[in-house]
Amino acid sequence: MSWVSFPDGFEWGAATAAYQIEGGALEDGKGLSIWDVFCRQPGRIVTGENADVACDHYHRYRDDVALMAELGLQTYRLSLSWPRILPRGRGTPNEAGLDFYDRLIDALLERQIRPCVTLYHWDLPQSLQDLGGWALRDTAGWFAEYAKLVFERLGDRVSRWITHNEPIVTAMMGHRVGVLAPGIRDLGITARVVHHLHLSHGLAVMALRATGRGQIGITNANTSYEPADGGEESLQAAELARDFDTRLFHGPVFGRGYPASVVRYYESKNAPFPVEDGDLDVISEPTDFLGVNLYSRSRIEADPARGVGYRAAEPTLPLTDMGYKAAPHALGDFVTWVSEEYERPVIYVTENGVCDNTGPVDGVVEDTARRELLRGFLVGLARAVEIGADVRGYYVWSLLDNFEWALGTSRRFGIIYTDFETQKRIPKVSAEFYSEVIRRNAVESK
Ligand code: IFM
Repeated sequence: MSWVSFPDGFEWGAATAAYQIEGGALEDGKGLSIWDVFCRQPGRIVTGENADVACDHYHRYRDDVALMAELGLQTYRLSLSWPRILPRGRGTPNEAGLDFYDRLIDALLERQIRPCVTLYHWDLPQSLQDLGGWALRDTAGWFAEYAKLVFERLGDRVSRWITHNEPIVTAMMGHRVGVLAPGIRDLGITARVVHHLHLSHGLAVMALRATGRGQIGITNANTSYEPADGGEESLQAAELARDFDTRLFHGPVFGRGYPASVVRYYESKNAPFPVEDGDLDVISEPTDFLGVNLYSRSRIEADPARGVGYRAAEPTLPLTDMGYKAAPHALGDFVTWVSEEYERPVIYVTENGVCDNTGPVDGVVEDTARRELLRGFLVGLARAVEIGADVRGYYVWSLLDNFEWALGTSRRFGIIYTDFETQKRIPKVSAEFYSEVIRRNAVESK
C-alpha cells in the first residue's frame, strides 16, 4: 500500500448548491426561481417532488457547518439563490436573504472554513424568465448588477467567487433538450442563451475587478472524451465532441472565441450566436482560475448521419447509480488535457463525486462504491498534478445527499446521508475516507 501526496497548501472542500439543499423556498421574502415553478409542472420531476424543504439547510446551516468542521473541510463551495437576494431579479434587495448568507459565511469563517461562492447554479428568478430569461441580452446586465450587489455585501469575507456553474447544462438541458428548468426546446434560443451566459460571466468578472478584491473564475461541466479506437475517424470525432461540449464553453473565456465547427453547425440551423462588437473582449476578461467539474468519461466515434458528426460509443465500463461510466482515470485525464489546452491555468476541481444510493443499515452507510471510485479519481488527480497541472484544490460533490434536479431525491451524491423524512444526517464510510485524505493531504493508492 502506498500513499500519493498532494502539494502543500492544497485545499480540500465539499460543494453544494442553493436550490438543492436550502429549502425555505417560500420564506422570508424569497422570490420564485425557475426551479420553484418547473417542479410544479406535472411530469417534470421523476419523483413528483420539489425542493421547498430539500435538506432544510436554510434552518439547519449551523449544524451542517459543524459537520463540515468535523470532517475537517478547509473550504466549502456554496451557491447563492439570486431570487432570495433579489426576489424579482433586480431592484430592491431582500434584506432577510442577504442576512442568511451573512450568517452562513460568518459561521463558516468561525470554523476556519473558507467560503467559495457560486453566483449562479441554475435558479434564475422567475420574474426574469418571464421577461425572456437568458435568451434576453438584458439578463446578462441584470446578472452583473446582482453580482455587484453581493460583491459589495460579502466581498469583505469571501475571496473566491465563481460566476456560473456548468453553463452548458443551463443552455443545453434547460433550452435545447428541455429536461431541466426552464424546460425549453429550441436551438435558436439555446444559441442566444449560450452567448448571454458567457457575456454575463465577463460582465461579472469586470464588476469584481472594480471592487479591487477577490478571485474569480467559471466552472464548466466536463466529460473526458476518448476516441473509441485508434482510427483517424474516431480521433477526429473526439475532437468534435470537445468542440461542442468543452471548447464552446472554455474557448471564449480563454480568448479563443467560439469553435469554428460549432459556429458552422449553429449557423447552418439558422441559430447563430448573437455576438456584438466587443462582446468577445468582455467574455475573455482574464480570470484567476478555472473550475473543473467532472464525473465520467465518454468514448467517442464518428457518426456522419448525425449533424454534429459524432456519437458516444457503447460503454465498456460498469455504471454508477446515475448511469455514468465508473472511470477513475477520467479526472486526471481531463485535468491534464485542459491544463495543456489552455496553457496551464490555475485549476480548482469544483465538483467531482459519485452517485451511490446505498442507504443505512443499523445506522451505518457502507458506500464502498463511492469510496473506491473517489479514491481512483484522487489518485489520478495527484498524478495529473505531478506531471504539471496547477491544481490548487478539490471539492467533493456533495456534502449531503440532496435534490438531484429532475431526478428529485432519487439519486444520492452525498458523503453525508440525508434522511429526508427526519432531516437526520449520517456521515457515510466515504466521509471517513475523505476526512483521512484531508488529514494526510494524500490518498492511498491500492
Ligand atoms: O447535482 C449536480 C450539480 O448540481 C451540478 N453538477 C452535477 C451534479 C450531479 O449530477
